[in-house]
Amino acid sequence: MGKRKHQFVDLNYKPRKKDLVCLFRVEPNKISIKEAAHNIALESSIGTWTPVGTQKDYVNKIGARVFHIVKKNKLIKVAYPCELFEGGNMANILSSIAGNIFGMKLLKNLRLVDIEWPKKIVDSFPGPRHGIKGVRKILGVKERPLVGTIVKPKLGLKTKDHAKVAYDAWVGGCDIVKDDENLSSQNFNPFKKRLKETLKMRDRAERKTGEKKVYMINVTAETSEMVKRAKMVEKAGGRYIMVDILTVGFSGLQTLRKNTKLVIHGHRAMHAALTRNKKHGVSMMVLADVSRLVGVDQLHIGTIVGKMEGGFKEIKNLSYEMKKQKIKESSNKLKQNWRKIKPVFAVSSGGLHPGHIPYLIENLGKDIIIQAGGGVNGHPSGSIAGGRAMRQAVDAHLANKDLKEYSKNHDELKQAIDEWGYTKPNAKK
Ligand code: RUB
Ligand code: CA
Repeated sequence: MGKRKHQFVDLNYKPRKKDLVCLFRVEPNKISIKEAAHNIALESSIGTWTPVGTQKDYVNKIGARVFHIVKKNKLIKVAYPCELFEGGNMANILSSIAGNIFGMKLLKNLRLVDIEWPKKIVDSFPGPRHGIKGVRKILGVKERPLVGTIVKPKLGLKTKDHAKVAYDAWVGGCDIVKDDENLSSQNFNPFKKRLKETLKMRDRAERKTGEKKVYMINVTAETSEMVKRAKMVEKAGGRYIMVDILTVGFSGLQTLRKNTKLVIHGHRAMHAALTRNKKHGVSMMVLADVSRLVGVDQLHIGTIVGKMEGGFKEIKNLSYEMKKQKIKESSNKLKQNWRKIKPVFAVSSGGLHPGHIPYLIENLGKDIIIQAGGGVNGHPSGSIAGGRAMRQAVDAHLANKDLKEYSKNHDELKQAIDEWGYTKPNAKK
């Protein structure tokens, strides 16, 4: 790399196997896309705003290179030699490729759309400990989608009442009960007490139903406290924890992954601050990759039909990607090896009810966890009936029966459909 203009742009460069490649969408601010691309590569690798006398030739060798520019679509690809990064350190990697560049005045908008990860970096992370197969083994459910609920109201319930809601949902038919993202250890429902009481109810529900049930207790907290809570869960006979992956930060998540054998459910609260504006920020595709490498076993991906923003294509790509371990948007460039990284269980959640289930299975496949908080606990006949309606909806669709037809002989499902409606499996996207 010499000192020519736009020295970080080399359109003849062929990325090496050891390069990490980022796909960015760029809106330059009164400069050419080439100039913008040059500055992105510079700032996110070895450079700064002005040449420095401390620069050495050997440093230039590991500079990032823009090797692809599609002006019409505002897309660029940047190759980062993996020497730029410390393996196994996600915060470090993101500080380069998803760091200062988002704030540069030279750009109006910048979106990190996708990443191709080199094998060397993939291998430096553990990935999920359990993945889809491990989760299915724990629950003893081979093929069908898993169904769950989030205890509602999301905050405020006393421990005893919280545990009772969980019990009812399990007995009704839910496989999974989880805390909400903002429940941790508030005075009205302290962590230790909640763990004990809710697991007691889980055991009771297992005895009653003959099915395996899991409780995803939220350990989100300061990192060392979080690890302490995860250990408490292991000791108490829990199988799962949940954590808010963005608010605890990826290093917190890494520490948690290192220090627990439990299944980790990743809630993505705050992701929309990064993902929602399609012109700027970081795509959910990238956050899913990052979470998978660090090692969550389950991750929220969106619902298409529920209460949260998220388009059909992106969500479908995510569920596909998490299963097949491919990056769709740049699959033509896909070279990385994800062999030891297990597939992550995709979770659909947010504004769902039994009437959405056929649509979700049809569009996202059977390897999906379908969660309904309001859609179970807001059932006109209560949480037991809510759990039942969820399972009935799954059974109906897997037996190739129309939900409305099936509900004629299944009261709980009928009530749910009467209350919230029914989205046909082939409904328009
Ligand atoms: C859903 C809920 C979750 C959302 C978050 O409750 O509590 O926090 O899934 O959104 P309810 P996302 O079923 O009552 O809407 O999954 O998109 O991250
Ligand atoms: Ca929630």
